[in-house]
Formats: sequence, structure tokens, C-alpha cells
Amino acid sequence: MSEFQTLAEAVVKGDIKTAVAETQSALDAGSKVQSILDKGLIAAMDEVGDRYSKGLIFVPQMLRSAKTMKECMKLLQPFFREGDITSKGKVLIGTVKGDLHDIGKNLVAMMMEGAGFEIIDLGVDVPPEKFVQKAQEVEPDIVGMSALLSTTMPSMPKTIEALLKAGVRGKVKVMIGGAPVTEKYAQEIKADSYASDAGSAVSKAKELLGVS
Ligand code: B1M
Repeated sequence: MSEFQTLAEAVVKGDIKTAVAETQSALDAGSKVQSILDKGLIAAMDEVGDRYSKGLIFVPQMLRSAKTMKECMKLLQPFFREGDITSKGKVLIGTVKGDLHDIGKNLVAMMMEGAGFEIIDLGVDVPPEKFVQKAQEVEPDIVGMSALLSTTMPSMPKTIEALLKAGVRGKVKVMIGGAPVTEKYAQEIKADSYASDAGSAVSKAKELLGVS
């Protein structure tokens, strides 16, 4: 049984009060933030997804668990900071058109911010033209796209195409991620980088921009 069993169960149940208290006591007990995330919060969301697939729970319960996880993440956010660093680069990030999942995208944004990147977060359901318009406005070093649904993944190549047409593609690196996204898909759609989780998103972003 995981040491974060009570926390994970609270997230699955959508019991915000217990989950927040468990997260705080894990922090107080000196647990690693990464372990709380991986073994507690993310493991719980996997269980939620599994229960949803099996028809044991429905969208409102998924939503409640998502809210619970977000509340817990607020407590973890300060620990993502690597120190006082000058900006490593500007990252424009969003969840693609038609997709409302933002927990993973927020986690990536938080960790990147903590590592010294400047984040411009476009939120969810971001159409290609919005990515383009904002990229023209803020001139980011990286455009990051997240997709959690296989049905919304095609918005990624559409966004890349739109960046190309607008003459922005050559000025930015494109990073993609999200549960159904793969390295192979990133290569197929000519993204510059793929990251499977928030930690590797940070290291891949550093690699892309040649910063340490
Ligand atoms: Co949705 N949902 N959902 N859902 N949901 C999934 C994704 C699903 C796998 C559940 C399942 O069936 N087992 C399934 C998708 C199947 C598929 O297409 N492959 C699904 C479905 C079907 C749906 C609906 C269609 C259900 C319906 O209405 N019938 C609907 C779609 C709504 C829409 O978007 N238009 C829907 C709705 C929702 C809620 C709104 C209720 C809620 C989201 C709330 C929110 O985000 N604010 C929700 C949730 C919570 C989930 C699950 C349970 C959890 C997602 C999550 O937050 N994971 C999910 C099942 C699952 O993933 N196991 C599921 C935790 C998070 C930390 O991980 O997002 O993968 P993840 O992010 C990771 C990596 O992927 C990576 O780093 C992150 C951190 O390590 N990463 C990046 C993510 N983005 C990145 C970007 C990068 C780099 C890395 O670079 C830029």
C-alpha cells in the first residue's frame, strides 16, 4: 500500500478537505514533492480515469476529483521554484481547441515557471488562430500545446500549420504533450519536441533553448 493511499483515495472521492490536509501533512512530514505528485495525485487521477472508462463514475465525479487535485497542487506550487533565476525563455502554452483538460498543462506551466521560464498561459480550448495571434504579440521562444483527447490531437498539426502560414513557425520551437501524445506523433507533425511529463517538459525546454 502506498504511503499516499489516504491522499489518493481522497482525490478519487473528490474529498477536497481530506486531500488538502493529507497533502499538507505529507509536506510537513518531509515527503518529496515529486512523490506526493506521482504516487498520490497523479496515481489518483489515473484511477479516476480507469473508473470512468469502466462506467463506475461519470463526468461530475471526474470534475470533482480534478478540482480536488488542483487544490492540492496549490500547496505544491511553491516547491517547484529552482531559485531566483533570470528568465530562461518565454513559453506560450495552452490546451488545444476542443479540449478542456488543464491539470497536466497547468503542472507543466507551474514547473516551467519554477525553473525560470516566463509563462504565458492561454488556458483551454485554444484554437490555432489564438496561438498564432498571441505568438505574434508576445514573441515566445517556445509554443507548448497540450491535448488529452485523441479527438483533439489533430488540432496540434493544424496549429503548427497556422504558425507556418503566419510566418511564425521559424521563430519558435514547438513542444507538445498530453496522455495520448507520443514521440512518434511529434515527429509526424514536425513538432520540435515531445515531453511525457512535466519534469521532462522542463528539461526538454532547456535543451531546446540551449540553457541550463
Ligand atoms: Co477527461 N478524459 N474527458 N475529463 N479525463 C480522460 C483524458 C480519459 C483518458 C478518461 C478515460 O476515458 N479513461 C478520456 C480520453 C480518451 C481519449 O480520447 N484518449 C477522457 C474523456 C473521454 C473525457 C470526455 C470526452 C468525457 C465526456 O464528456 N464524455 C470529456 C471531454 C471534455 C473536453 O475536453 N472537451 C472529459 C472531461 C473531463 C473533465 C472536465 C471532467 C476533467 C478535466 C478537468 C480539468 O482538467 N480541469 C477530466 C479528467 C480529470 C480526466 C482524467 C481522469 C484525468 C486527467 C488528468 O488531469 N490527469 C483523464 C484520465 C487520465 O488521464 N488518466 C481523462 C493528471 C495530469 C497530471 O496528467 O493531463 O496526462 P496529464 O498531464 C501530464 C502529461 O500528459 C504531460 O505532463 C503532465 C504532468 O506530468 N503533459 C505535457 C500534459 N500536457 C503537456 C504539454 C507538454 C508536455 C507535457 O508540452 C507543452
